[in-house]
Amino acid sequence: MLTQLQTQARKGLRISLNGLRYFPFWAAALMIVAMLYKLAYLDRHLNVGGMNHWKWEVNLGAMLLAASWTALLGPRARMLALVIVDLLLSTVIFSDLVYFRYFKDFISVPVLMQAGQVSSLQDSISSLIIYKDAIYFADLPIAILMAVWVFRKRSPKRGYKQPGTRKFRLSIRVATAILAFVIGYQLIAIPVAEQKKGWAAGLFEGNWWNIPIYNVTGLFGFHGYDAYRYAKENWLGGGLSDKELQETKDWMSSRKELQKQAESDPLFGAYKGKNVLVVQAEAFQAFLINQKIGGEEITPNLNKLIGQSVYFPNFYHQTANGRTSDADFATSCSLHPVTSGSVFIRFAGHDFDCLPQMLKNEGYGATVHHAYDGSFWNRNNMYHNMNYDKFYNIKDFKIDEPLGWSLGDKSFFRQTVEQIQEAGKSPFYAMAITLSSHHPYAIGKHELNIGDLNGSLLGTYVQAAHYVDEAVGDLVNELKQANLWDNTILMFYGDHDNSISNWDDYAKLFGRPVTELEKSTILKKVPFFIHLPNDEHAGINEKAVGQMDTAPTILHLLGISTENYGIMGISALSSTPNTVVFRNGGFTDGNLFFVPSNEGILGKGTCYSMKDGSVQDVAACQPGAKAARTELQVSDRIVEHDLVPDVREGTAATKS
Ligand code: GP9
Ligand code: MN
Repeated sequence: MLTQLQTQARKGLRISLNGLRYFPFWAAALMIVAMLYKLAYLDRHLNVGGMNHWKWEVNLGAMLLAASWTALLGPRARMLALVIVDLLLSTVIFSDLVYFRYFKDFISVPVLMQAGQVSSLQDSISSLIIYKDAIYFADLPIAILMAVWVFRKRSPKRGYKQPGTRKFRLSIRVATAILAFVIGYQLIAIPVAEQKKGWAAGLFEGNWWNIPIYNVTGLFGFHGYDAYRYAKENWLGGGLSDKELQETKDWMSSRKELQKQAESDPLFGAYKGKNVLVVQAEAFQAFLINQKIGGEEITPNLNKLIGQSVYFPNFYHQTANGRTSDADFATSCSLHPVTSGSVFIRFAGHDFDCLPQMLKNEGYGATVHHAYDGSFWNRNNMYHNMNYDKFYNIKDFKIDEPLGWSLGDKSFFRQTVEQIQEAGKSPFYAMAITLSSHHPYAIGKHELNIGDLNGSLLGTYVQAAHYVDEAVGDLVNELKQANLWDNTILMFYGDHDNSISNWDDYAKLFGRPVTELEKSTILKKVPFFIHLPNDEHAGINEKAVGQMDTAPTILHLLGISTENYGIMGISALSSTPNTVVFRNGGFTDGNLFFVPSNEGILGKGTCYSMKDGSVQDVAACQPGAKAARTELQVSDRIVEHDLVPDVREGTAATKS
């Protein structure tokens, strides 16, 4: 009896194994398994709080969708298609990873449209790749070998005949494709719908940040959503409702009330008609100021100049992945950058109230100076729209000091002062954007004794910053020689962080451990000071301010009312309380510093007291976090739906 049973079992097993041999979708199954492994490996590597427990479902769903259509093909075409799908998806994962290491974000469609940037970042890119990344392509040789095997084995010339009738095969293929598609779709749709009922409510409407979207949808789900978002924004209309438009206008009206308070400040108009020179310094962070290394100051010239200026030690950059262009947009046009890509690229044709135009309305000449390709960040178009009289780009500079990406900042400043003089406009507004201290900072300057930091990226960065500091010292002398120093307001700020978060190196530099709060603030703080003629009003102003507040600050000093303009910032010099909102939904008001969770949940995140760095109950930050979301949404509506003309009040500003 037992032997009979055993024989039957063996027979059954043989039949099923034989059946499995004829299961024509093994290659697809193997590819799906390999991709799931890569996605999980990537998720561990990104370390953005970890996707929730749904991650296997959504990733499996995405892979079933990606592979479903290949079921319709014959064995050889299917094999080829799978190799191509594998290669494409592996390249997407790898590119996202490299991009993430620098930008802390994923590649979205708007970012792809600025692909020119990526080739210019070549030096940086090679420093962002590690040998272990080969794992993302490790299955490809096997896939190719399998393809060769299938091609040879299943060749009709070698007498291979597919099993079953043609009709039978077709029905199996169609049924499998439909089944894989439906299951794949549901594996994504159900977890997304579930999460939207809870913490992800409003996430897809708010669009504050791509990381929480990734945490809900997985990497390929994110790319699918991003493509849909782009199509909706650009091709499918998707305008605002009357209610949304009204809410936006109301928010801006109450903001105007706050902005107006600057007009009763004694400094309002105190520098009417003075020239304005703005220096935007590449990746220049606030921790460099007054910091010593090997007994020497990193920035002696800036330290001295800051002592003669109004200095804001609590100034924050507000950029997202539009980096330099975001800083330029936030400071010049006083609105938030967008969460994906750059306003300069996505919305260069929209109407904004930016400093060059606002000052030209008062009779100023306006020029912008940057020694790099004019098309980078779509500057040619955006600066035309901002109505600068002239954009001095790489073509207008003599490369007499080749350094880093192009021209050294020393020569850049010297030629900028010459260009301002040649333009001969009085009064003038000029914006100078530096470049020498760009990632990966290796400009071959080794003047400081950096001791333990030798060989580290932070050490190289510090050396580059020291060079930029010398260039600023030279700039001051050149402005003095050109007789411009005494009638020019000089404003200086850093554009964004340096992308270095190796805290052990910072600890070596500071000679003490870095606190948890500092890990967030260091990367957000950039220096900001305003030098006024005759060193007037020099001192420290502790107010928490951000890049969006710089344009209103200049208008304040020049006595220009903001009431006819569609801008969001508040003058740093006014006593009006201010909250600095970050693109990821974080904020600081000088007392609290809120770091949102990677899931973007309103009730989650870390709420710090800025007084002692202690962690507070997150509830203390909730009202601020909610207000931050509203502010970001208002700004996004204005930027994306071209609403500046609608939110201006009084006489609309006109382009001359
Ligand atoms: C290049 C410069 C660098 O023109 O603005 O841009 P970034 O990479 O810092 O955004
Ligand atoms: Mn930059």
